[in-house]
Amino acid sequence: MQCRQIGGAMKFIHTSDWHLGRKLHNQELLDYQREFCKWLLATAQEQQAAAVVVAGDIYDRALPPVEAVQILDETVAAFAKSDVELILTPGNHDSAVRLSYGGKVMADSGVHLRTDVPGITQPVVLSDEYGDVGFYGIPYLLPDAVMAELEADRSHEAVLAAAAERIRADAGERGLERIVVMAHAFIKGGSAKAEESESERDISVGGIADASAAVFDGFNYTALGHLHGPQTVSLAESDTVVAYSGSPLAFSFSERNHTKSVALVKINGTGTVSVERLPIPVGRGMRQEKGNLEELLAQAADDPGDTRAWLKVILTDNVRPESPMERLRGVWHNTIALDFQPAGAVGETQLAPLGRLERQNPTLVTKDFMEFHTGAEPDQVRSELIDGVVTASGEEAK
Ligand SMILES: [Mn+2]
Repeated sequence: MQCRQIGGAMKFIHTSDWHLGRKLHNQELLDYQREFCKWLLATAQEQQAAAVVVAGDIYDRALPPVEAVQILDETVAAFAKSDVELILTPGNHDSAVRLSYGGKVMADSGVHLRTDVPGITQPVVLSDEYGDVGFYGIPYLLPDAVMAELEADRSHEAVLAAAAERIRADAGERGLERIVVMAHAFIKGGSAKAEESESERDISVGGIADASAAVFDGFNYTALGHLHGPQTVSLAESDTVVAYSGSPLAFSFSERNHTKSVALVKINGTGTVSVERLPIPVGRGMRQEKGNLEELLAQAADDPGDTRAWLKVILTDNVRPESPMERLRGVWHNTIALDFQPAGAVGETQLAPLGRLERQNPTLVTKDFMEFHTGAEPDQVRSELIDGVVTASGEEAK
């Protein structure tokens, strides 16, 4: 338990899903991640925020690379020296135990780790001129691992509801009326569909994957981690604000249109919450181009566009061109991902030719596959090549 008095109403920053150590299509992001952490503390100080809360997926892996550990170490040290409290909880990518290392010592310096079930009912209490605000950290709860301890059923909804119930009881005992809860989970609201990205790891293993936002009813603000796009989850007929901050950087091209941000949250004396999303000025742009290789190369020669942005190219050529990555990088140096979607490829409803597989004729099967993949029958050169290979393999065409 920690008490600190600040002037005015309570202000804090909510972020999550740092994924320190993660790469983007084999490109290191460490420099950008370090830059983000520095920007975060500077921004918190500039905004006179009392705290920064990080709702899970601090690291990308249970055993993070050494550079990722160094970045967190530098960040924790910088926050410890500052007036800004830092509260961290593990996500499904973190090892809660490894993340908890040194936590008991760091608490004295204003760095608070909430990594286990007993920690759920140990709020960090910060005060503004209207009184206390309790910050409760729920670590990622794998149902199989915690259902017994929480006396709950085997689902995310059940373990989160049990954790929330303990928080309500604890806050009641402590007389805390303004409550912030951190959680790492797939939370669904009343109406709007949650927006997922390609870089989130499925957490459905170990029970039902998602839980309803209603489990957080009554708290003033719930700071969520897990989904990488910033979004607010609707909770009907309630003043409770439940929101995802989103990740600070894009980890997949599906996120190229996100405005990555942190949430600056204000809670006034009566508990009313307002949220402002502060865009993060770190990282590179991302773009995607789709088309025929020759046409794309001609287009790039004409106007290369934003050459600093990471680029993903989707080639629509029916026959795979030779060395496409090399040639693309000749004009667009930052091409880091390549995909093929042949324009002539047939859809799944047109798979009838594959029924011929039953005849088990290797030549025909191979030619059908080529036709399926490229949208055209193999030309004479390829046809002869297939015949030759099949014959040589001893499987005479029937
Ligand atoms: Mn994540």
